[in-house]
Amino acid sequence: MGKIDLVLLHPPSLYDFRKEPVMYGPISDVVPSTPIFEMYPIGFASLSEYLERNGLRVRIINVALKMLKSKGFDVPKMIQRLRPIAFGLDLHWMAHVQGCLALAEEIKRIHPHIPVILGGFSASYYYEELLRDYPQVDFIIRGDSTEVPLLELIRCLKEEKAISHIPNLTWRDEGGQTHSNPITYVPETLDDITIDYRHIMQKAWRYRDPMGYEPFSNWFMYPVTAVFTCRGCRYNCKTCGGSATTFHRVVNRQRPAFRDPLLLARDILDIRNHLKAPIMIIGDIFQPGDEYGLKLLSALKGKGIKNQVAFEFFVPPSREKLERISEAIPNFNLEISPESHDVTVRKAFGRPYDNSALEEMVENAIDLGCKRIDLFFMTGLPRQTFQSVLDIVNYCRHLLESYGKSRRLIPFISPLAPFLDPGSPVFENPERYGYKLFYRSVEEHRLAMLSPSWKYALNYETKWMTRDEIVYGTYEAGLRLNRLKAEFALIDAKTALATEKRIKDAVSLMRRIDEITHIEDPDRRNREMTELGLHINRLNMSTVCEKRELEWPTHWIRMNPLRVFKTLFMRLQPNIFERE
Ligand code: B12
Ligand code: SF4
Repeated sequence: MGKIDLVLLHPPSLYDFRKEPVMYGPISDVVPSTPIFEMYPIGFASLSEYLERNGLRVRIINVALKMLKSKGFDVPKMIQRLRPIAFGLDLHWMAHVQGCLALAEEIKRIHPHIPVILGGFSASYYYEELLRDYPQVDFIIRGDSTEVPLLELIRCLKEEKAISHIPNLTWRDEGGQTHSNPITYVPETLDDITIDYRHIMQKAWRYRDPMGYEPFSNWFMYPVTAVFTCRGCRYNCKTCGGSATTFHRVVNRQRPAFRDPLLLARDILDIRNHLKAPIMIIGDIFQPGDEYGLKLLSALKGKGIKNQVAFEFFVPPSREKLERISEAIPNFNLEISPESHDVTVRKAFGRPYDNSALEEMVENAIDLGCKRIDLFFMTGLPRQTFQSVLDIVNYCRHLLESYGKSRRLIPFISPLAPFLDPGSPVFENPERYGYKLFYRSVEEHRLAMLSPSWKYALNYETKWMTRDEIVYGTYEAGLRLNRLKAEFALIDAKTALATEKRIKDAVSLMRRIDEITHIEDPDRRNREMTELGLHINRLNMSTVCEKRELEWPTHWIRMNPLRVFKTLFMRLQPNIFERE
């Protein structure tokens, strides 16, 4: 096996999560990951494919997942065995700040001369501070599209050439001085990059390391895949670190870059050929305009796609659009995040529609045979009070009474946690939006991740809700929603009972942690926290709902074995875009 040029490592949110008793709470309940946030950025796949297409050798290792799956997995030993030209770590989600910096430190301890490169949204936001205060970081490549600058950097490191011309790059010179080139590499389309699951399968086979490439725990049992319509967003949701203004400010993107709808259709068909599992289309297909979405749907129509396909919408689509979807994809599913039942809260957050538009969408979708509609509500929003959080559940009752018979409407509730997104409109101007920020710097966030519970990690509270109210309001609403789901047979009695018990246990543990944090003697405080640790670990993976509740139905044979075999043992054609 040739020398590897770049090893991309995905860290856990908290490096020592196997030792430290931390009560993470429901911070990851509505995503496939556990609170370790073991899912690597999907951008790893496009980085790997692009660099390999240009002659470099890249390996992805999901360190977080390996640590999660095996208590004995030895990270230093793994690092010792690797000697690439450079290591790349994602500091994309701020929740990984502690784990990312600790992993980088471990790499530097073992291989002081191998460069460590960071990338991702949070690294792009905090680039100056990261390079100034953390010697374990050598380079940061900023931006939402780093394929080209990363290729250039690895080539220059390999050939020992100067790097100062590389766009989007921040680095430290030999005298310790930090330099930053502006973000000038901002592609206008996504047509030259690809998320190709065949590439991932081939590399997992090349390194005999399926777990290293596994996106999240249990992926082989439930191999949900994603295709991307865009990088960037046209909307400006106030707490979102992926909003139009944040993209502009942090990664110099003036407008979203979209993937050609015909290439997107091809991505979907490629997945259909290999996997019988669900496909999630990330980004509202009508965001770039109706023409884009309709072009995609016509390219998919008549292709016999049997996979469950999930569409996410930022605003409820009309009946006409739903009809086009149902004609193209028989097993279609919808996801939408009204955030709150209260239209004042929803609009203050930045979602421009009322409940009648939402309900009309639900009614039409059910009528047109939609397999499932997921509704996501959130706590910690502008103008949202404790009572307003509880009222979300009353609204869900109204929805289920009206549309619940089909058992296709599934509401979820989760907190805006662990952090308000850096760079989001609220993060930049908290007072203007009624927020109070507890942490701003990298170091404050890093230390926050070591807090004994998610209440203390939470980097904000609002004029309308204290941290306590956000935390206990989320649990109370979760408890009531769980009962409602059981009443409307969305979950079975056993699941409902188990979730109810978990929520109640979580609340009493949170209260116990609150008491322990008030103990003045540090030895006693640590001892009592350690004793609590065992109970905490049991509750940590999901709280207010179960991971299974998020799953779209899937075929019991989830792969197409012949196609997978062919992919593993045949070379991908060099120009993947000219292949039929
Ligand atoms: C799709 C999505 C998801 C998917 C994840 C898909 C995935 N595996 O990447 C799901 C739904 C699972 C998800 C979950 C979460 N998400 Co999310 N997500 C998004 C969304 C909508 C789009 C992301 C996207 O388009 N990526 C584009 C892909 C192709 O690129 P990429 O993966 O970002 O990688 C590129 C660059 O970032 C960079 N890069 C990344 N890593 C590295 C590493 C190196 C070395 C280099 C050089 C470059 C580099 O280069 C890549 C390629 O050019 C954004 C909002 C938005 N408008 O962007 C939020 C967003 C990224 N998510 C966010 C958050 C907070 C989360 C959660 C923490 C929420 C939670 N509490 O559960 C979790 C974390 C899950 C985990 N890691 O386990 C925030 C992040 C804010 C921040 N700075 O921390 C965002 C900005 C907005 C939001 N609030 O939703 N998310
Ligand atoms: S939350 Fe709003 S701003 Fe952020 S990605 Fe979704 S639609 Fe865009």
